[in-house]
Amino acid sequence: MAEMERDRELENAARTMRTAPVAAGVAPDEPISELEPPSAFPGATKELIELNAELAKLPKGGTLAAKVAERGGLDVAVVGATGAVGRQMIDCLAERNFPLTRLRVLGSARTAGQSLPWPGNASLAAGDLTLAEGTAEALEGVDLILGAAANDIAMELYPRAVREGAIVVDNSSAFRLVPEVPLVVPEINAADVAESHGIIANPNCATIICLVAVWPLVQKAGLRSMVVSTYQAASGAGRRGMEELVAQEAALALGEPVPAPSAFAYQLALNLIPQIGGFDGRGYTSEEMKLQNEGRKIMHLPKLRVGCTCVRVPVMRSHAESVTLRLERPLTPSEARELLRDAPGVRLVDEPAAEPPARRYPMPLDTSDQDLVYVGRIREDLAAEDPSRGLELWCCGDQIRKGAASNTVQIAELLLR
Ligand code: 2RA
Repeated sequence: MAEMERDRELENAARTMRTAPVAAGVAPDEPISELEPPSAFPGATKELIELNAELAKLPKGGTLAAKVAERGGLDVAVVGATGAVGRQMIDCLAERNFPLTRLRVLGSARTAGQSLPWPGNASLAAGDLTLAEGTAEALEGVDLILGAAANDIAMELYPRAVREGAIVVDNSSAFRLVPEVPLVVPEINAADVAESHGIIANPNCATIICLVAVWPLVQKAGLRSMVVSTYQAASGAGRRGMEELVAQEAALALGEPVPAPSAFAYQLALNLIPQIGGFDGRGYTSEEMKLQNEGRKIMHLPKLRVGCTCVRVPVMRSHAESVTLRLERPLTPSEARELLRDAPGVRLVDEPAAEPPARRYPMPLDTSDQDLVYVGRIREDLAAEDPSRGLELWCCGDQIRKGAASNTVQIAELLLR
């Protein structure tokens, strides 16, 4: 009987692999079952399974250090350079003084020939960069690709570039759950870059911001499950999302009719939208399942359970998250605060009892346009069966920077070592 059930599970897993969609924003939503064959992973398609097998045959652990030592810098391409994340990647390369011999900026056919400003750094002088169309030819000979384009473009361009010797750090969701592709948050699993065969994935913004905040506590006390509610900024839908929010707010301020939404399904100004991504059969959205699927891979916790609700809020570019942790071992709020005070990538902002203006907790306006995840409101979870192993916290971080561009550039920096 147990064997029949196991066979049925395997059959279902194989069927899921053949049919599960992987188009932009579509969910890799199934939890990893211990009964699934090793090639199975959430969101697996025939194309991704073949890519996984191909990557497994390529050498592991390539770095860019030798090329930098030889030439003083790298030939780098930003794909999707005109979007909010692509532009921020360019600024991060400048700010963080990333060693460059050349910086290629690639976009759509429509933007080819236009220019983007390069602020300059110690290795490459400031100037205007001319956009080229994102094609395989435009990537020939490149050392490093920073991907800020959609899944279909990632699938089309990056496997070939890797075969030709490039390393890719990609911010799309196309490769995140492919087993031979490390999914990295440098503060948590930097060592996983050594497992790469040429593609490294950058996690989803809401995942990065949540995990940077909880990882120091997880290291100390273990983690069974999390309940997360996100408050996600308009920037998660790119420049269009931010422009739409500004236009709606301006119309409201002037008493004019609010322009119809296009980046979001409904008006965002003065509203909350409890849907990010498409729904699965259980009523969860693709965005919500990312917390569990990506969290398992990054923290190496294959049985982690995450219940999540993602909400779009009328905020410009910082995501906020309310997190309930069910820990393996007891941890008090004051121990948690001490752990977070010195944690990499974190700023502890937890003075709820002080009188204003000294009263402080993380808020989106304070966390925008910088790279730290602010954490506060740390307290015992009164609903936990064992409150000594339950904690509540609130975190907030810039979606475009730490949630996407800065994390991608930090991953690239790991390859310089
Ligand atoms: C969002 N997760 O906030 C997306 C962006 N990666 O919609």
